[in-house]
Amino acid sequence: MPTPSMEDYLERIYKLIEEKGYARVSDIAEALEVHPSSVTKMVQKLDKKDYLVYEKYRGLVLTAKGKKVGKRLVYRHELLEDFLKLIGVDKAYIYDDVEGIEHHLSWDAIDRIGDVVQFFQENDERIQLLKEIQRKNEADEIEEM
Ligand SMILES: [Mn+2]
Repeated sequence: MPTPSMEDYLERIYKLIEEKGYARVSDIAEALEVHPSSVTKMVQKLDKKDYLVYEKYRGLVLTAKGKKVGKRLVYRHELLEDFLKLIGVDKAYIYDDVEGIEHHLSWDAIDRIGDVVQFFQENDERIQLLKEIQRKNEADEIEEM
């Protein structure tokens, strides 16, 4: 299993390749707000572990294993964003919240959260019921102040 830091890199590399067709060390450094030398180090580590192939002047290519893992990591991030949005978390918190929790949940938890997202998405009435509870709780909070 990749470490949280390796996961961040794989996720970002997968997204860059998906969006631009390639991932350069400088693009990865910028996206993750780290020094290019840290990127080079991590990329070499990921190469050693067969997630990608790195050639200094030709750039990097994900292996089948790297693609599979990267795809799952991007899916996990997007699912967690959908989930937080769905349960009514303020947009301003969503990205940082997901970055904070994504590495610390089991794949079982991810799948169950996927069920919950599906449960709500399949029926708008369920979302309305949740919103009703939230309005009630908000009103109670104001009353308690
Ligand atoms: Mn992420």
